[in-house]
Amino acid sequence: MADQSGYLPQPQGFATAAIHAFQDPEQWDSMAVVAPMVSSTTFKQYSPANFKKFEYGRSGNPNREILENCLATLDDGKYGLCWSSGLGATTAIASMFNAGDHIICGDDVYGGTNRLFNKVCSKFGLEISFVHENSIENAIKPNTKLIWVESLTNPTLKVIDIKSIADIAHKHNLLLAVDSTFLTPYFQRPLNFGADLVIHSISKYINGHSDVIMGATITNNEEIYKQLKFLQNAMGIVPAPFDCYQVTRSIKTLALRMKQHMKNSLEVGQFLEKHPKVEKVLHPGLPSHPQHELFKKQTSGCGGMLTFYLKGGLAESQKFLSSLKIFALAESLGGYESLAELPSVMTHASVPEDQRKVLKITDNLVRVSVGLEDPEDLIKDLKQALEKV
Ligand code: P1T
Repeated sequence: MADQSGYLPQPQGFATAAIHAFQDPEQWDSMAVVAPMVSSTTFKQYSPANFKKFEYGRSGNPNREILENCLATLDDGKYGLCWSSGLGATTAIASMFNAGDHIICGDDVYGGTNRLFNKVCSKFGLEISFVHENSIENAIKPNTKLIWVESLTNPTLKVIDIKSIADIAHKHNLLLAVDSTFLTPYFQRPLNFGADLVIHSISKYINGHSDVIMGATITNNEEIYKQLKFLQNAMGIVPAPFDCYQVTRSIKTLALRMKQHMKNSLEVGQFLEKHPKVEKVLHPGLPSHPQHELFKKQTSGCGGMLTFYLKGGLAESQKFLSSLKIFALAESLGGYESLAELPSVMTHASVPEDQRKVLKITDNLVRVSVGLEDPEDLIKDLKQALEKV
């Protein structure tokens, strides 16, 4: 059921769950309204191998458990797990498979995901194919086990039709993992469209304050959860309790932040679309985006990400990016502060050049993470930097 704007309705009770889920103060002795931080690396046992709930900080921690359960609730999932980074989550998922298994990965993904699959997982005998979303079914082989896509994609902001890829995956008895980092559960819940696993780089919008590196996986599939839970302890890719505490705090404002990111990025996108030094803007929330209609069918809004092609090449991009005053020239995204970067030489430099060419990750493609500053100030900043080009 779409609302008037054509987007899916906002999830009911999202902000309430983000603030309260699994944090009833009556469950701890102090009745503290804020969940107490437990940094202890180990927990006393009643008798050997007989313990209350937690045993050792790698296998479980109270702050991590609260966050994992809360994140699962927000994504309409049963089981959440947190990892020491987004790429840590990806490493764990890849570790569910055996040498000789085949993974199909969407061709437009974060450069670090490409590098991990291409340069590391391949060393352990996993076969990886990077394919355009329209060619996924043709790329399936007898040893294929997993389809991995990002939606929105990083950095070209393509929309992947999650339901249709999930149908393909399940027709062939494969799993579908969706990296939903750019949208967060506030705007997109891939499990409801048939995904088996959702991945987030928590380092982005979910934490939103650019001060924690963390990842998460969410699933409804008990078997996948058990495997990942085993790997979390066996491989040790775990986040620190303090970081879990910080993120639990951050997600209390996720709904508010995402609404404002959306509003600000639409204003910035509309400004850029009209600027004579800009060749083209890619923003899924603008009607000019080629997949705007599909986008509205599977999301309830967009975040703060947009990319645009400047008129010119590397020299013009460098001049523009170095002239920004409020936007910081930096990798990453999703924080309250606005960032801008050049994917071809920064976040996606590790994507092989021929692949970058196909994806149009050219030296004039600028990626912008629109933050929560006053949009008029952001537009003024972009304007003065564009004038310097
Ligand atoms: O940085 P880390 O928490 O390990 O997350 C990796 C990751 C996974 N998935 C997506 C879609 C991402 O964008 C990222 C990290 N991306 C950046 C650092 C970036 O600037 O694009």
